Amino acid sequence: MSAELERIRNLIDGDLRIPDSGEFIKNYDPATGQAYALIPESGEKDLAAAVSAAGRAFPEWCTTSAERRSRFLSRIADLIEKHSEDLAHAESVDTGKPISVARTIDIPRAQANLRFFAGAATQFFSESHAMAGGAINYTLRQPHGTVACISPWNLPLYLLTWKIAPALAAGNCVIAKPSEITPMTAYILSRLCVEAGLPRGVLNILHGTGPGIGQAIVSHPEITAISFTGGTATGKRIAATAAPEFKKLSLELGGKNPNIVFADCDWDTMISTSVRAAFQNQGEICLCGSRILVEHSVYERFRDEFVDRVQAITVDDPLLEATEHGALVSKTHLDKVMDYIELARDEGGGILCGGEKLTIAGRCADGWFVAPTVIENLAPDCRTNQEEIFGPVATLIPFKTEAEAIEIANGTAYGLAASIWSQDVSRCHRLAAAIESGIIWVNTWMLRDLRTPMGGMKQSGIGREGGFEILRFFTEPKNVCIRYS
Ligand code: TXE
Repeated sequence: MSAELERIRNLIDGDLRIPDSGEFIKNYDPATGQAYALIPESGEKDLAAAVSAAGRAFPEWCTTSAERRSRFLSRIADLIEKHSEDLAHAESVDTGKPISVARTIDIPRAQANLRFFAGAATQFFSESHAMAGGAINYTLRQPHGTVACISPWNLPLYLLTWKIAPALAAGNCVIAKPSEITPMTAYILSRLCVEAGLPRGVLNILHGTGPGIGQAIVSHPEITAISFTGGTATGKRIAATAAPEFKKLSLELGGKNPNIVFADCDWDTMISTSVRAAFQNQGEICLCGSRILVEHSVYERFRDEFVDRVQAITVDDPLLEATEHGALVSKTHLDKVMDYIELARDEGGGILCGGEKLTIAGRCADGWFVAPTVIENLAPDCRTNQEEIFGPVATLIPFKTEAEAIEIANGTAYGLAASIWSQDVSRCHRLAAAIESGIIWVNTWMLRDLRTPMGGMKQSGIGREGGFEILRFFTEPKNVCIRYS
């Protein structure tokens, strides 16, 4: 039976290769619960080949003009655009997300990432500092060499390209590792990079498990910078591996983001956006507003309208056009989400809607579906309100004063994103300054300008992606001081 499954291959030195071990692991379609492809179980020999190919490619890639690097990125973006429907279909099958989400969010954004950094490559600059007495400093920003880009399963092509585009734009060669749970669009990207004529060895994509090839990549002595997005526990492990070698780290980790609703907000926009913020992509986005803080005077109105809207979300086969909510990405993840719902019950939470697995009739009967779930009556400091669930589960927490809202918002180990809903401009500015979070949205959610810094405070990570921030991360600044008098 395995012989019928499509075999994904690694991209090494410009060639699509099976792993040296010949070993593969199964790749599942979450909507059906069936294996449909095979993923290379890459190992040390594959990594050695990729690192040596990157090393051979680096001298030319780092000295080639920014315009030429930019042209390669634009060419890959053009190919993503040309194949966008196939990519959206593949992303939906691989992740369980609705095809409409893959079509309108994942694939357009992957293309935008490449176009954005194609432009940024030609606009990046460095500083100079003139000194009294006849001396000048300038900052040389040079690429590191071979860098690692490790990405998660929730927005597979979107987050992979968000890392490799700036790494390549800055003149690095890349060893990328997509999530073993969702490898398919990275494989399609490999083929598009070959078609685009990207020089051999500049980008290498290795598939396999996190503890296996992932750990080998972050431990490799020739890889001196690592950009990672994923769970906080994995981020800690990577940081512990990287620290003794002083590798440069950019970590975009988990969140437990507050969505704060004041009575004076624009109600209609707030309520529809709050539903999207909690449940888009089955709640599997690190920026999702999963803790909804509501001013007590409007709490009951909010609860009733919110639950009505959540119950109206169409949960169905991800490949149907009308589906708004698909399957969870894996059986392991479904079990984790269900354990958290059980925990919420144990902690005294009242389930207002959802709270159970769903069976979708037809081809998705064995798929991994969970009903969008809303819970109230939980203390802000209980585990359900403290730990990242990363699924279709939102909790409602009433508050009385602005100070209390700030205290609850800041009362977790995370600090990734927050939304504030109010028409009081002064209050919005006060909260934006007081909330410990890398991103603050006022009267919106997920509105992204790719030039802005993206990342978290506290256990949500280290460093920032986006714009020139990530180009700075992917380069080593060198101070050159010249005395001329
Ligand atoms: O992610 P992992 P998992 C959260 C979410 C989820 C939890 C665990 O709460 O339930 O993390 O998810 C690679 N060295 N987020 O286990 O393990 C791995 O192969 C090097 C939040 O699926 O963090 C994959 O490519 N690499 C989130 C990537 O790390 C390693 C997105 C992410 O996987 C590795 C996803 C190792 N030792 C999950 N171990 C977000 N913040 O966006 C794993 N990997």
